[in-house]
Amino acid sequence: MPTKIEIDPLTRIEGHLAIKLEIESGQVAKAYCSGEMFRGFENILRGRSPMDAQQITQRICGVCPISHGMASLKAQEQAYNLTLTDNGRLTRNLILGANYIQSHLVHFYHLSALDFVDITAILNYGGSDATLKGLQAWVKAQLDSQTMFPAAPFLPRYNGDYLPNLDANIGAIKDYVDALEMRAVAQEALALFGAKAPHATALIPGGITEKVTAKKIAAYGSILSRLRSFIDRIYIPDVVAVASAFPAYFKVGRGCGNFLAYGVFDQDNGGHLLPAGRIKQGALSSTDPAQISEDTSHAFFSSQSGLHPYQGQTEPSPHKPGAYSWLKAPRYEGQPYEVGPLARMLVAHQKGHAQAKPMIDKLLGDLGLEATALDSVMGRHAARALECKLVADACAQWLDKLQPGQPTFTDFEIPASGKGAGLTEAPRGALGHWIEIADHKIKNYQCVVPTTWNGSPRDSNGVPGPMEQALEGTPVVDSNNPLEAARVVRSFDPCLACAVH
Ligand code: NFE
Ligand code: MG
Repeated sequence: MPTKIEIDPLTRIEGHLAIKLEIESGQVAKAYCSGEMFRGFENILRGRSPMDAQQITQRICGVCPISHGMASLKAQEQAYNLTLTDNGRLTRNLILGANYIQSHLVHFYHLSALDFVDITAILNYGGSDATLKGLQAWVKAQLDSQTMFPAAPFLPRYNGDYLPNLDANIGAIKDYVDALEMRAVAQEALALFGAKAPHATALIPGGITEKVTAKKIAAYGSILSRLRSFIDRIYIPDVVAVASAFPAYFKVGRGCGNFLAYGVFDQDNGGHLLPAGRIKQGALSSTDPAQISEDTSHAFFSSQSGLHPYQGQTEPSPHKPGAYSWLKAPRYEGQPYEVGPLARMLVAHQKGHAQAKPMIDKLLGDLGLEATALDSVMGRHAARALECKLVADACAQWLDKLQPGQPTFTDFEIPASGKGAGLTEAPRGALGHWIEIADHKIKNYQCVVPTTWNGSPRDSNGVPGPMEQALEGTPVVDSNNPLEAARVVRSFDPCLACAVH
């Protein structure tokens, strides 16, 4: 008889995710990921002005709102036949770049690091750093108090094989605190061109409404140099240190073996900083959006299964027999695909990307690993950190190319009818919005979202989604403390708020 475990909710992720595991012979035999709520953004959008879409869809999430805004704009721009000015394209890259940086930092430090770092080490801190002493005093007071969950959100936690070294733990806790400040300043950089953070009001079809001024360029540049310094001196070394301390996690969490990327950060040559591509069981191939569909057989939707997003429907059916998740199951040619920084970095690596390939090869060389080891828990963390550097470095180049006083938008009129697909990459992976306009109004709107890909339930062939496949085979030493499973899920950086949209 398998031991059944429910992790519900899984904490330190965005949104509401339940994980059900069947453990046999000390490892996960079966895994089920359930998105636990319905939101209905696609239905809210129907009948509204298309111009509302980039604002409403940003409210799908507070962590990756810019990507939803960008996907919406790209869908509309295809429908309106619009091209961007150089300033429009560059400022959007800078807005999105700042969002990527804050998202990757929050994921590593504030969501994932406490799976590896021993937060209780703060009680043994003997140094004089004011922030750490303050944190120590707070934890001690909490533990002495009568509150139900003292020192939340740090405690309670699963018991397990945390970093044993006091200095390493204290250093990581200090970086955790400093990363909060970095996250805040990245949002300030975003708002310089986005006008507001986290939900940018400046996003309009054809560009952005904010102007480019020398003052904004200087302000963004000053924040960016702090961020780049933190990424180079703190973030990447911390990820390498965790990877070196937990080498087994390059063998744990292998996903479905398929990777998909739509391409993101538009360059002046029509290409992308992070290229589009698809890897099917090791083989690089191109990406054709016509091959995308959403299976609903195990999702709480009565909508027909297997529809392309242009035909997609969102009809909730909370009591549907056999359903166990509010996520649809996106499939490419009927197969599950992992999306995210690892997918983007693997595609870039296989394509011989000028910056990504040497960075990845150096990391693999330093850690003595083959490229196949990247399809793992630690590979996902490493890919995210390297990508963060690549994006931050590119932001400096885009900033240099801005032209103060030149237009940031192209004028347009909304046509009475039209269709458009907006494909981009959110921090967590491939994101698409599909819009159909009729009579100047939104007739249909469908979002196929990164965590919907990664966290999808089984499809009509019974094939589990990428996170479910990554969980299966994971060793779990103590079924009362399934820390290993939590590490696997968190390596995907799931956002269930996005996934159920
Ligand atoms: Ni709510 Fe999101 C990202 C999108 S994940 S965080 O990145 O789109 O599904
Ligand atoms: Mg959808």
